[in-house]
Amino acid sequence: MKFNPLLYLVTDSTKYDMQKFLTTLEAACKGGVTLVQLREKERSSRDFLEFAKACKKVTDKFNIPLIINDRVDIALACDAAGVHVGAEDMPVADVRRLLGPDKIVGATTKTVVAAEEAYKEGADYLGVGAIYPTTTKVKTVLTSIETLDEICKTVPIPVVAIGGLNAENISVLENSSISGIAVVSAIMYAQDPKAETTKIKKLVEDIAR
Ligand code: TZP
Ligand code: MG
Repeated sequence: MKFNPLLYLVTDSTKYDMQKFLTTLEAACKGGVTLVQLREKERSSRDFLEFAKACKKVTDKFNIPLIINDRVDIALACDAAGVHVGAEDMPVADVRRLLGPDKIVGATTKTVVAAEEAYKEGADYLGVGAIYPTTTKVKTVLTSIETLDEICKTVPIPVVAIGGLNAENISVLENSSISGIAVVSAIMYAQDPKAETTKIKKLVEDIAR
C-alpha cells in the first residue's frame, strides 16, 4: 500500500478521554500528518479493537493510512493499513507473512544490522530512535544521529527519526537522509495540535528527502 512517512503521528491516549483523543487525532489529520500509528499498551484486546475502529473512521476521512503498533490481530480485524513492530514484538518476516504483500509493515531498529535484517524480512519503512530523550512511556535507548545516517545510507526503504523531536529541535536532522519524523507529544500534547502539525510539517518538508 502506498504511504508517505513525512510526518508520522504516533498516538498516546493515556492522558485523554475518548472524545478529547479523537478530537486531537482529527486536528492532527487536518493539520497534515501523513501517517498515524496507534500505540496502545494498556488496553484489553476488546477495547483496543473498538478504539482502533473509531480512530480509523477519522483517518479514513482524510485518506491517511492507519498503522497498529505490535498487534497483527487488531490490524486485521479493523482492516488497518499495516503494523509496526519493535525488537520484542513479532519478527518482521512473520508479520509480513500474516499480513500479505499489500499491507504496510514498519519496524523500529537501532542498529545498522537490525535495519538490514528488517529490510530483508520485508519491512516497508524503519523507525529509528530515540534521537532525544522522550517523556513518552517507552522502553528505549538513545540512537545517535551517526547511526541514523548510517541506516539511511544502508537500506533502500524510508527511514523516519523518532524520539523527543519537535519544531524547536528538528533542525538537528538537517543533514540526515530521513524520509520523515515520527512524534508523539509534540502533536498529541500541543496547545493547538492542528497548528503545531502544520508548523512541524513545513519544517520537515525542508529536511526530508
Ligand atoms: N520509540 C522511540 S522514542 C518513542 C517511541 C515510541 C516515543 C516518542 O515520543 P515523543 O513524545 O515524540 O518523544
Ligand atoms: Mg512494540
